[in-house]
Amino acid sequence: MKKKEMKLFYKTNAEDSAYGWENQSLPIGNGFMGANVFGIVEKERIQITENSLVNSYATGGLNNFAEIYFHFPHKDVVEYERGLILDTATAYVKYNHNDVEYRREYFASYPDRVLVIRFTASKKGKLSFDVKPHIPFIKDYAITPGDGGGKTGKIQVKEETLILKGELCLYHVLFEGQIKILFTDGEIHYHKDAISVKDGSEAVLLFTLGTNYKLSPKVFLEDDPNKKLEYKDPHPTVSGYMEQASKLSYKKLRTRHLEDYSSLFNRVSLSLNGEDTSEMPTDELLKEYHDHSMLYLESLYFQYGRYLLIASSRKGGLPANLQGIWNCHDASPWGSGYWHNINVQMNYWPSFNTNLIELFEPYVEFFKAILPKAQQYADEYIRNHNPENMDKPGKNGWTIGTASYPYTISAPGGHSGPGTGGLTSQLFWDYYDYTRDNKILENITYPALKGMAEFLTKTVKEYDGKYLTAFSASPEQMLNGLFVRGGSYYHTVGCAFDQQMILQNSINFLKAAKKLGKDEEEFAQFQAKLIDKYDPVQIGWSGQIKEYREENFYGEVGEIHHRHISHLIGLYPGNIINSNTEAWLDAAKTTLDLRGDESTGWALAHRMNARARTKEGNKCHKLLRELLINRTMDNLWDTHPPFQIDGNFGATAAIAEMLVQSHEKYVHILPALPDEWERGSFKGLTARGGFVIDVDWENHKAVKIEVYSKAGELLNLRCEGIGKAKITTTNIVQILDEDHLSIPTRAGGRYQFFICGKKSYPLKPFSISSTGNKLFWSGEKNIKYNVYRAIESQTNYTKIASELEICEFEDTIDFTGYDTITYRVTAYKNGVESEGICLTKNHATKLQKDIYINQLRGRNQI
Ligand code: FUC
Repeated sequence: MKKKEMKLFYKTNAEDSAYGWENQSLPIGNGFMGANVFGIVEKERIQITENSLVNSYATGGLNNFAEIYFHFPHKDVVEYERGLILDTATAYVKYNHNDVEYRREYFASYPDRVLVIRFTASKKGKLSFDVKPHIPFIKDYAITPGDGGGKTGKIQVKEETLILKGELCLYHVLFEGQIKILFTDGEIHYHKDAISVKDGSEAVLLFTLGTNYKLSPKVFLEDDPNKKLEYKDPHPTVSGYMEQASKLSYKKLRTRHLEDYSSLFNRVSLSLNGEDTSEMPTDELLKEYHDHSMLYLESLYFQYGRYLLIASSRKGGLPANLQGIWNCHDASPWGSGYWHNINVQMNYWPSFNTNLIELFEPYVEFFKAILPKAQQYADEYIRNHNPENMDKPGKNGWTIGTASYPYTISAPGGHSGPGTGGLTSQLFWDYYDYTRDNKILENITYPALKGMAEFLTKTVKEYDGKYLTAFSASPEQMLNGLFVRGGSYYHTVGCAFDQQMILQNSINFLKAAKKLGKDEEEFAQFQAKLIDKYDPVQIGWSGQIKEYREENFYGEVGEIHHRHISHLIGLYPGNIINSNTEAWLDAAKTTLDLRGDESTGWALAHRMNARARTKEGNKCHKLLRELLINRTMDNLWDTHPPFQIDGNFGATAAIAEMLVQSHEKYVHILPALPDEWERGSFKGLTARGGFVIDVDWENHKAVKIEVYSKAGELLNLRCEGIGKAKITTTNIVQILDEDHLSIPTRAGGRYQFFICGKKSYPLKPFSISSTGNKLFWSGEKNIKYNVYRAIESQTNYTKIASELEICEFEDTIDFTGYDTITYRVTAYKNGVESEGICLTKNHATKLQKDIYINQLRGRNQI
């Protein structure tokens, strides 16, 4: 049976307005340009974006490249539908007018660098239309008169081609777009700035574009906006693209597009409870989803995230920005920048675990281009903040602040601490870890990690034997959560964000050094000596991971429901908080509970990834529901608000993270499966070590796993019941325990595991409390309990009671000497242990508690 197409579709057109663009229009793209299709019958609108057409942030950032309008003499149509087919990356519109079936088709080809548009009518002579492009926002100033901005533009027909040409003045970005009719059986009329086609039945049009932008270190090092780019007319290059594409037939263009696109998109499939299709238009599906989970929408949303990354990030183009490669505005939100205090990194998380590794390359190229400037910033930063650690210029590593664009980057400061660049060096570590490609390790990963280590270790000062970052800031948190314009960002010493980032980078750096045999070098030895001094996780009086060292109860400093969860960066995207640091992992769960599940789009996506890592499948799914219900528009774009694409990408990565994890020393199958995903299958998700994983599951348990090994690494596989699996391999398998085995693989080898049997877990205890040294909890009948204890910020628990038959326990420890003690109680039956319930004890007096509660009330935070 032919597989049903995965598509977004609608029975009405997108509104011709900024609202319609953002909420309803459908995005296509090829990494060089983005296009939004409105599907309007009489006056079709295709809005075009190109990511180098940028002003400074103050003058608006990314600018709208062009609007292409198609006028059709059609009114009162029936059987209207528009949509976007994910399997072929094709947007379409279809309707019937006076018994003629009309169809429009749009795709953006990466191999041929053109937007291909095809219109057909089911009867001869019935297709007539005009094409009239428009260059928006032409004016002699940009946002503020006299600010040096401004835009010129002209449209004319030359040599049977519609040419749109102009300049975005601030950086002298010269732009050109060309529209050409590749084929029609109708009559063509060329006008001054428009083309008409009359009485045909088919027409194929091509659109291509270019600017004089060239990604290079010079663009970032040069401060003079007039000198960033060479003043070189893009006309010959753009004409070259058009000429090449025009040599091909529509059929050939389509085949080449499909070959390219499917080689990426088809690598992964996902099916949840067999809900693989829906007859319901996407906007209705989204509404219906409010009442109950429609799992097809969840897998559609997942695949849409992969689709959007393929459309917005291809080798040779700029990376995907805050809005991917789509913008209709004069002044785009946050200038459509590359925001480095999590957003741009989030864009690339799915390139690793959803089998789209090559889509990360534009960011690698961007990084190479910004590096010399980032090195200058590191020199300046250390000179200003930590002069005692200043090395020779060029020897202080590299650093980057939050905002950056294709023309400028910023230094850290303001609302985000120096750890910000660590989010990028983590990407580079993952880039290697997923591929295990030594060239990547040597040329990209190692130098990036080393430079970040050089910088970060200079930002610390010694305080009582600990090495703490000074100054330090947890991204975008404000003192007591009160935003005061002009800046009241909270600056401190050694906040969790910076401490976790520095440790995470050092760990990754030392692993990279070891792989390359450089771990004996002086610098690696120096890093190794510091590694125990960063104190990355401190447990507070509420059992939370403290965001700030000076906080006792959760949220004493900063906004308690802040969208950023920067103190959990070591949980995700890092891995220093993991299942081998059980007490920290529990504290991370508590922190997520306290931070709350309501937030902006991308922030929900980060929470989802974090909940996947704490293995809380149901809580993760609840966040996915929140994202789809409250932060997703009809075109399935994520909204902050406004539209920000990082939420799409972050959630796509998180869905994969619910199904496969590999940040510890093994590949973990179905680590955070929610109850609602009772059965299903996926193919092609990727794991660290160069593995590609397919899984079928039933009744919440994996029944079949197939692993393809790309790099020939040792496979450590964790999955419930895998120890007794039937394995189709002649290799030596080492069973480590009933849920864990290890097997050497060869590059190109495939390994299958068939699992049967199901463990039944006792119910986790509930309602834990304490009086003095006594703990009390509730639980099921005829069950035993284990009790564990972690003192202050210990990574792990010590078991202090086993197989208790009653629901209470008295500890003998003298609590007076400790700041906090966390207890964990689990239920235990037939050798199987449940999840734990935790309680953290502290010394707070009633007065201290009251002050804390009043403080939160005063700040309207409870
Ligand atoms: C980060 C976030 C904001 C916004 C901006 C683009 O700074 O804190 O919420 O998403 O990026």
